[in-house]
Amino acid sequence: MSGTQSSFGIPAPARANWAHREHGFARDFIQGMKSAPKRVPCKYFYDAAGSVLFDEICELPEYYQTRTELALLSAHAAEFAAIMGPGIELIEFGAGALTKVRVLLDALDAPRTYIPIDISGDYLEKVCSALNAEYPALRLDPVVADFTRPFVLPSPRHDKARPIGFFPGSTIGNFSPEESIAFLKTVSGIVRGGGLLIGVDLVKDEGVLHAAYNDARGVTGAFNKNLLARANRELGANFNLDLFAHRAIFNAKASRIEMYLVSLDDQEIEISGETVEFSELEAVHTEDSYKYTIESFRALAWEAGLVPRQVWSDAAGLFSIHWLEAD
Ligand code: AVI
Repeated sequence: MSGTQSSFGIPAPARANWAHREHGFARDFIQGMKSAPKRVPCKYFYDAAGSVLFDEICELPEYYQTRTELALLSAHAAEFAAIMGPGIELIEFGAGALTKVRVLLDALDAPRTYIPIDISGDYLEKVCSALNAEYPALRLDPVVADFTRPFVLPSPRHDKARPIGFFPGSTIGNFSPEESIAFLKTVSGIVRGGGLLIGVDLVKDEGVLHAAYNDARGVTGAFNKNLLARANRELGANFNLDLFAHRAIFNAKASRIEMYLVSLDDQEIEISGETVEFSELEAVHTEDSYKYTIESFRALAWEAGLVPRQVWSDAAGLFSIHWLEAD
């Protein structure tokens, strides 16, 4: 059986609900700790403990993104449905808990197929069987894949169904602009003749951004430090979490939040038989979260060959949802 092969040469982004063990963790973590400056890919936040912490972040009063996007999805669901048309094939990149897609499915006119793509097979199976019971007329074709790497979509896909991509949560913000363009180019090939509905976090008052990534309860700090806790659990490392501090700053020039783990002392850490040295105040770069203006994101979409059409945003200008057409 042949399928539609899609190839991305970019690192996996952060995803909610990706409770899985990454086979490359040991290799990438040790390599990142030995590079200068030290850096660990943000996808490794999302083991089971990290996914629980991320779900907590989404509920925080300071973290406006999740509730603002959900409110926008609910408020404009009928418009999305009208734009997408009847009998569509809906493809979600990094489907997670399938919470946001339900808002769309409830509004759509007889959607034909739903293809959720997620890296966690067990999790996908569980959430899909619940969805199947709720939407018995919808054909479900789950794909277990890291959607930022080469993967195969079910084949044959429905010739007459208009393909529509769905990528909520501003996960695109965890890609660099170059990675975003590469990803959007691939998506545009997959949804040719249809389009992509995508959630994008916006540039805003620095105080609001700072609070969202430095919450009063310290959940984001715990989420960041979970990388070290995960290395202790899985790689037998001996990080003392109290000897590292969470740091999140807004880099205005690059228009992104940068997260770091800062060593509070000179120290040597053992990781899987390797010794890694830290000097006092040395930082490990753990995440970038890019913030766009509506115009800068539309320009990015153009560069990727997608045609930016409608945009929805809340009154405070916190978050945006874009409809990008793929001709
Ligand atoms: C998943 N991603 C869009 C989140 C973000 O805001 O960049 C991950 C996150 N990092 C810290 N808080 C939330």
